[in-house]
Amino acid sequence: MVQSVTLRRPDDFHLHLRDDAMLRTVLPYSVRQFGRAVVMPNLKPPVTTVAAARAYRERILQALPSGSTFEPLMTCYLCDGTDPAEISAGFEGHVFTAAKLYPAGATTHSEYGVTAIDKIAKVLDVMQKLGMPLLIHGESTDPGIDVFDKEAVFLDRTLKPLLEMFPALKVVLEHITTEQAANFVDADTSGRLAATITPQHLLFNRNAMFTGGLRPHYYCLPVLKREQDRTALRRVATSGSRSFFLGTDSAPHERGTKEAACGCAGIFSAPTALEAYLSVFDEEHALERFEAFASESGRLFYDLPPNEGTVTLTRERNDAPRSVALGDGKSIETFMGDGELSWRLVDHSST
Ligand code: OTD
Ligand code: ZN
Ligand code: ZN
Repeated sequence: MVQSVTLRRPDDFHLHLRDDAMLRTVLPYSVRQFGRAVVMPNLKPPVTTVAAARAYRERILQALPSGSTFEPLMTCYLCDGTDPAEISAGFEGHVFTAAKLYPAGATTHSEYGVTAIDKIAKVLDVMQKLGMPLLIHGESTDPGIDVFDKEAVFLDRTLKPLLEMFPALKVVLEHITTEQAANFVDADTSGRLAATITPQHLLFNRNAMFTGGLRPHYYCLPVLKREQDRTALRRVATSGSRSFFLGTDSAPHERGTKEAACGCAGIFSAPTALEAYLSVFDEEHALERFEAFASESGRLFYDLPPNEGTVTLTRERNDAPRSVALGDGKSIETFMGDGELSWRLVDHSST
């Protein structure tokens, strides 16, 4: 049995870092594992301008542990009124790496999102010309659609027409959760469509939310799906395909806001994400394809250079804590903390 895995330092292509005290608490966990991260713009208020993204990047850099070379890759939150000139200035000025499409109301802090694709047609046209990736939260917001079908309906009603309308636009379908999305992205041969996959959607199906009672710490959006969906995600993630790569969607919320009558969506996986992914590749007998998923396919899609240095994980009990303290008696529950994983990140060099 393989006891140790070393790979080029990976990147996280979908991360929520928040702001202020929460940012300072959660950032070191991602920095430990990843060289870069695509940072989501769903702050309150959202990051919609070059100036706001530059200021947020500065706050992230200020919060870094000393000596860290971690690079936050900033995104712009698209609204109905987004100015195409702001997008091109941000991309050409090396502030925006990508722009994020939240259908209005689809997920946490998405109320300022896009109400119809034609509202951002000029923006998408500019992004297509620039080669700037569009990152999509792919769920229908039609209230008549069953919550478990929102992603599949989005593919048919919104994504397919969008891809036809903008045939050269680079698109990442974020945090895919269904067999339909896995097969759809897998079938695309153009190289301009890719998907990120979270650790929770590879490790759990929707039963996890209801085992012995209601489990708010397994609640995220898009919600966990059926076992056949999980199986399809594992197949494409471990296939070595360049179209699927790592994006944790680590989304911290203070415990009290999740263990509530109307609990927040989001799973805080930053402390254990890399080990959680590795356990999937281990179970699928695909350890030799882990580096493609974690360190190569994403950065190739984004046209980024390979990271310097490596990380090493060994087969031993993971000692990540069950929860992380926020001060004032508050805390964040950690995904698969407290010994639930049997891989541990042991070393990270920056040679
Ligand atoms: N999903 N929670 C959050 C974002 C994501 O859709 C997402 O990207 C969040 O809390 O920001 C969640 O469940
Ligand atoms: Zn999302
Ligand atoms: Zn997210």
